[in-house]
Amino acid sequence: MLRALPLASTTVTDPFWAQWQEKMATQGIPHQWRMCEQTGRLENLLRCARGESGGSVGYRFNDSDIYKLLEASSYAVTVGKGAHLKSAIDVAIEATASAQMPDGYVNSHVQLTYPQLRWRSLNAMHEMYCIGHLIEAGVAHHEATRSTALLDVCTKAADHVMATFGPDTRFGYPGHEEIELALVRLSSATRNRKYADYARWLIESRGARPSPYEAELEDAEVVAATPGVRPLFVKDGKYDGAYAQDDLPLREQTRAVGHAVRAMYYYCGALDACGHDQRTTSALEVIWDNLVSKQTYVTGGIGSSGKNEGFTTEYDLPNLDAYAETCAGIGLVFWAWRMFIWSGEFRYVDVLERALYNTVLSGVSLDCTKYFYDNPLESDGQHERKEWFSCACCPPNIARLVMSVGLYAIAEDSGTVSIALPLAGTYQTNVAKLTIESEWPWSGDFSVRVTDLSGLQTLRLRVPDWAGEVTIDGVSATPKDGAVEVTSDWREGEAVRVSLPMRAEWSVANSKVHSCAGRAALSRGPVVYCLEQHDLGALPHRFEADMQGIVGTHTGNDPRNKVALEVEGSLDPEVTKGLYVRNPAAEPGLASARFVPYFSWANRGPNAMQVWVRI
Ligand code: FUB
Ligand code: ZN
Repeated sequence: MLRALPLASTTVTDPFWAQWQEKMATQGIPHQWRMCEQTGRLENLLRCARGESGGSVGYRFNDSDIYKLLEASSYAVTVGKGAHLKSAIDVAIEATASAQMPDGYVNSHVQLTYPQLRWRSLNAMHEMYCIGHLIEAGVAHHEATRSTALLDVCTKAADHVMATFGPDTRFGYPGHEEIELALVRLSSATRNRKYADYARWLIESRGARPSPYEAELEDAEVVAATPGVRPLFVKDGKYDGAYAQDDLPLREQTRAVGHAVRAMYYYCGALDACGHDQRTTSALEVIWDNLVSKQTYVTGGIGSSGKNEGFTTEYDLPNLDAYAETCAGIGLVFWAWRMFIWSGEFRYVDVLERALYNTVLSGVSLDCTKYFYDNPLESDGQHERKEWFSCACCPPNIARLVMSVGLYAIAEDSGTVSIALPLAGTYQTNVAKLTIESEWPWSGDFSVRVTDLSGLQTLRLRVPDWAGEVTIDGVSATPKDGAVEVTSDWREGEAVRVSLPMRAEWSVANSKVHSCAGRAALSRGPVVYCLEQHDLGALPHRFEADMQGIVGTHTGNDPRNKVALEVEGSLDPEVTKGLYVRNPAAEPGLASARFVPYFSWANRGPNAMQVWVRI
């Protein structure tokens, strides 16, 4: 088990991420606070605070958007980019604290609209889910400011949940997982084991028969208040918990099922709360292997179907209709990081990196004020990022990830420091301060300088799956399990120069993935590329790539969108007259096409796009 660094011990100066953080902190987060105000999310809490009743606005989990935004804003404060967010933070904390009932309960939707349904619909009402996000916000705010204003609200809410459900009281667990991982964070923040123990109980209770949801789904008042939910849980008249990973106890599960965001948060909580339990971790490894080898897009997107916002069958990865919710990609980042911290194995970071630089960043516009909910790998031009959504889980989720990205660079274990993502910046570990200079993800060359030495023995460097080889200080080294170790009698200021080959290369998919037959996807290092109509001047499906035809790179000015790739191929003649043409005379013409990073697509207005192009 490694130790992750606290966010306050990281300073990311990386041009790529510094720019994302700047945009997110100055434009994205203020925009999202305005949206929360304009759409009545804040007002819901304020109305509870005023003791009003009747008619909350929006979805039953709208409070969680405020909490995630509080968390993101707190991270902005921690990394020194959030001074201007202080009043928004204080207003939201005051609203939440005043909305909280004397016994600790807080959920504006239930308080205003359905007070009679309090804790009667665990499967759908999202009460524990919202409290989970509240707890994460409270911990982040406490870490950023040392104030306990929000943390106190959290402990009161958590204590209320624990008084209501438990081994000796009422049996129950959340329909949408999240509170489990949050309780483990609360446990560390308060140094009180009871929250982590309770999280473990929640994790280990899921999958019980009868499920606590079964009776709820027969409660006519609950069903009427949560339209559309019952069919997700009841199939052919029988209870089926797969949608909420409630089909089997976790230790018996073998593949990711159901709603993808729920699944990711569940696995995170399971590792956090039950990481010492070998049967749980074995199950998580099996689920992981199945997920990444059979159910993950080349962009790191997961959860291919909009019907259940989640998983379907193995190899079912449509491109045009891909759901690949931004939150699911973010959840995969969270889970991958935990698997890495638990095991020390860099293969988990390979997946984290793929998701982070592709499906997750696709979820936000370059100016950080528009968002994708689903992240397709192909478009006919119908996809456009939106300023906001009625179900707005994704925008604040990506805000909290961008503002805390420094967490995913480094981890340590006694005298060994592991570099997972070489993001330029400084990192204070227990045994040394590391200063990384890099141009990730555009260049594979980077250096690590060590100062403030107090016990550093080994630097463990990740050799990503896409690199395969590495040179250290100009000498080729042989990676083992995706890692090389540099051990030295470290001297103050000593630097290690690392070089990884970052080649543009094509990938093809398993033949069972119908949507990718006869096609290939282009990537360079961790970045997956796509072809946009804007650059081709024609619909991308008319282009056929020559796989030997990657002819060069084009360097742009934006540090986030620096490298485009030029590819040669051919362009099918355009058919404009009639629907079909017999015995066409025209031949395909030679063409070259500029491919751009997938995450940057649809930033120049809607247009057709393909990740998987014909070969
Ligand atoms: O249910 C809360 C959030 O809204 C989920 O995580 C998303 O998938 C969306 O359904
Ligand atoms: Zn979402």
